[in-house]
Amino acid sequence: ALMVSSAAPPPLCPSVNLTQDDLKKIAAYKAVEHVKSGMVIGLGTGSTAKHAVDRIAQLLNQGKLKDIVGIPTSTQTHKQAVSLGIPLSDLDSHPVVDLAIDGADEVDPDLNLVKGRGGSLLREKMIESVSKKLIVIVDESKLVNYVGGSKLAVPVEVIPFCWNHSLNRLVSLFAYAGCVGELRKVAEKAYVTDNGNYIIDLYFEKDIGDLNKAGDAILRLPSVVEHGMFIGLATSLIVAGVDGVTVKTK
Ligand code: ABF
Repeated sequence: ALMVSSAAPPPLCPSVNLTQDDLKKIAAYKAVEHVKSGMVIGLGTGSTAKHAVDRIAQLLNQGKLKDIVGIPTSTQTHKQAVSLGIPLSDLDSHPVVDLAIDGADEVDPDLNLVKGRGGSLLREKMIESVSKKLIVIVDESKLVNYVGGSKLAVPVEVIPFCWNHSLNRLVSLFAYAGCVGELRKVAEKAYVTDNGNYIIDLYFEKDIGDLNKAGDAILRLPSVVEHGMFIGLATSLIVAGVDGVTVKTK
């Protein structure tokens, strides 16, 4: 059962015009309140998670946090954390993560997520699936009624070999949901992930139904490395909206 604790959300001062980035920062700072000294922390990727990494570094520098080990979910976050002086490690040395904090592209009412518009879904899933807790931080624009509901892509990381064939196989799995797919490109060239792979973005006209079934079908294709649906992994959600902060815990 989902617990929604929105007990009198502190109204964010209505006289101040908060930008979307302010909301992301508010959610991120709220999540970092759960970081305690001595923890192994999964450091997320993206413009929301970036604020959480900044805040962790700030608390470390102020001596309010000690002995933190960060496990970055992308080369981008690795770079940021190194520049801020956060001690880092990896899953080889720290196979169990205490808490991961990350953004998302979509969050459904059961806290299932779509991630990967930033391209880091594989490392994020490797790290967040072994995290005792995963706090997802979003502004309210990320909330959807069902996965795929924002009509943004559900990303799938595939090996580059015959990617067009993989695209066709993925699309044909979801003909029932009016699926179309495209290779993610940057400046006319295939986008390459941190792991040297490509991303196929899938768009759905209709609800794809059972997410576990859909996820399993995707993973059965030999060229697929991972997909961006994070099913049942999030333990809490922090949403910052213009009317305040809402926390949902599973
Ligand atoms: C990562 O960053 C990704 O999984 C997700 O695609 C993205 C969200 O970025 P932002 O916070 O910038 O919207 O968490």
